[in-house]
Amino acid sequence: MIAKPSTAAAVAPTAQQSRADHDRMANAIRALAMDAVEQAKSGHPGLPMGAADIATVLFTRFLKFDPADPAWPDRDRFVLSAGHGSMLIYAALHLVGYDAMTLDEIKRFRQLGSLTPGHPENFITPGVETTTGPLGQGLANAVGMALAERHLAAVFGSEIVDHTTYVLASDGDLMEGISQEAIALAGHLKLNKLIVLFDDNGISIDGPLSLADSVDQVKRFEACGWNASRIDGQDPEAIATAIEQAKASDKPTMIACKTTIGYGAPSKAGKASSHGSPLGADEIKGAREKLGWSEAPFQIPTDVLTKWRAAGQRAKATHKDWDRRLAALPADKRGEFERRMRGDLPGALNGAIRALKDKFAKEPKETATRVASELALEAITAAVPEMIGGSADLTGSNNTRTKAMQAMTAADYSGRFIHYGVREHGMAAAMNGMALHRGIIPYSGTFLVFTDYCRPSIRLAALMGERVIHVMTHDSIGLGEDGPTHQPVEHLAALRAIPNLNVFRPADTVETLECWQLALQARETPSVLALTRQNLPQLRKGLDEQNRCAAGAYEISPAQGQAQVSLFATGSEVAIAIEAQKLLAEKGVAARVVSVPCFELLFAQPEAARRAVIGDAPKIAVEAAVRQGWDAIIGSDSGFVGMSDFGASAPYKDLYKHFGITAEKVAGAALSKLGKRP
Ligand SMILES: Cc1ncc(C[n+]2csc(CCOP(=O)(O)OP(=O)(O)O)c2C)c(N)n1
Repeated sequence: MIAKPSTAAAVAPTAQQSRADHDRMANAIRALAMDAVEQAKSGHPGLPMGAADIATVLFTRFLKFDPADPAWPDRDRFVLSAGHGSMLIYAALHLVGYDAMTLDEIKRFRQLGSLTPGHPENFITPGVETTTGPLGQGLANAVGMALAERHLAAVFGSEIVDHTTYVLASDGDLMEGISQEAIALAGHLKLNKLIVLFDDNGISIDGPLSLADSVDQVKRFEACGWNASRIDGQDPEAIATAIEQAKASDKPTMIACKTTIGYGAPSKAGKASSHGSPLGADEIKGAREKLGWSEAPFQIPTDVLTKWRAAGQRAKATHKDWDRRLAALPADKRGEFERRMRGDLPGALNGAIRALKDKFAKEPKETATRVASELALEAITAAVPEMIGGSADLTGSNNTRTKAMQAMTAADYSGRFIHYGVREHGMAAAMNGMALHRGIIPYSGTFLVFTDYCRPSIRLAALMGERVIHVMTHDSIGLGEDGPTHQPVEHLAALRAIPNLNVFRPADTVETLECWQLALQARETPSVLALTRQNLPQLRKGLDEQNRCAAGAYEISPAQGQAQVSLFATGSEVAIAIEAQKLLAEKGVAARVVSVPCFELLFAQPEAARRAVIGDAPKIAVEAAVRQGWDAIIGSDSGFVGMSDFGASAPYKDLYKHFGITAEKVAGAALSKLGKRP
């Protein structure tokens, strides 16, 4: 079936180039890739040389972009999922005229501080949409970008949001498991503006693909609800025709482009030897002869550069038309679109949070923090329309879907809740893609133990500095009967080890609300909210306008008099620490309790503030998890009450007793630290 033609926002494809012109333009990519890799003495020339025809057709005839405005919201997105082929995108960006991508930057390929790092990094290089290198991630990010496009088009109209997401994916991308999650979701949601160009060169690092893989990718994509075809990936007209057909489709499209890795290299073309090392002077000389490219290294002939630069200007008029359409929108709609694209939070948010805090103060709730999170989301998502929620098939357990939220479906992309299916990795990567697209703040859920299934994407969100929020419930042995397979033990420590990731473990309803506020305010930091399955008392009573979690740690229950011991805890164990404080008081020992909802925010405090909250008294920490990481707060000589092994299957109260995570144990640890008999 053929979809409706897209609106005027699309750029009409440029007329066919002569084959000779095309070849010279593609050879410019090949030459820059060979030369830059040779100069750096490292890198991957094979992919850019093989896929140069695909990139030339895409960038000069289809891709809608404006080098003068790399962040133009309605640009097409191009994702080089096979990030090792980075010279392909650097060469293309230089040739089409992105100012920042000078020839000098190409000459500094893979050098410190250059715009041409080994693998593309979106936060370094204008024109790079996402950070790729870990295979499969880019493809899955692109699904999120395509989702974001469909949703924002449904909200703001296709005159403002109407663009295509293109991916160049390699054999490695398609062998990775994440690709299955991504393509299944894209096919299910009929993301017809997603076009994957598969660099079907049959070669990976170890040699021919036949060593390890015999999947029929066309059949595989078709089975997932895509259009899929096979073409000659060195034939520009075949590439152009396939892209034209893809643009008219009502399904996502995969085009398997048969290419020769290292195309043009006399002895290494078609071989793994061209994949990931410099070709060498003789091979490059031979390639220049074979390709008819007589220029010196890094030299692009004027006629070729002129054609490329002209291609870079193709969308100028389209961009101007789009500017006019945006300007003609009613002021409130335009303002809302621009606000979302900037990533500013709406003014209504703080009021909504304040009102709910007020309510919690008046009617304290004994509830699980996952339920507290749902209550927070009821208020927050009503105030922040750019929040798109979801869950990896644990909606009722993660409490991420509020009553007002409609599901996003292929029939209605305006919905704000995504049923990701049992696809944690694909979900986390799609969330990254949505955040990178701009205009959306994605949040989603699964069990904390399954952060292991999302970790590569969470790590990339942290590296890229993207605001994505992971609601991770069932955060300890407190989940009970499901047992050790489901009980996270080392996960908090493992997540805290990722730089630029805020790991929140709130202790009650009020802290949960405050942590949500902090997660939303962290524009360049992803967050994990670790939440309980089991009910917890509300510890914060009375209205406290200050967001106390913002300091990362604070005294939640002061000592009666001079503190003789400090008890540190997070989440569900804060209530246990407060119980221990009472037991200690009965023994005449004054203890203070410090809640530590976020290590990272604590470590970001000025030294004096950090010292003040940590204090000088002897220290005990309690957390139903491994000790790793805690020594930075309590020191290696302090007491720790927690887990040192996997959990077990039993009702959670029995487990807390069995593993000794109780007020009595905490009080006992404090007394022995003070040299007193428990
Ligand atoms: C998740 C992940 N695993 C392993 C690698 C290391 N690696 C880089 S490229 C590659 C495979 C190369 O084959 P292909 O994807 O077909 O690329 P081509 O040889 O065509 O350039 C591997 C294993 C990686 N980048 N990411």
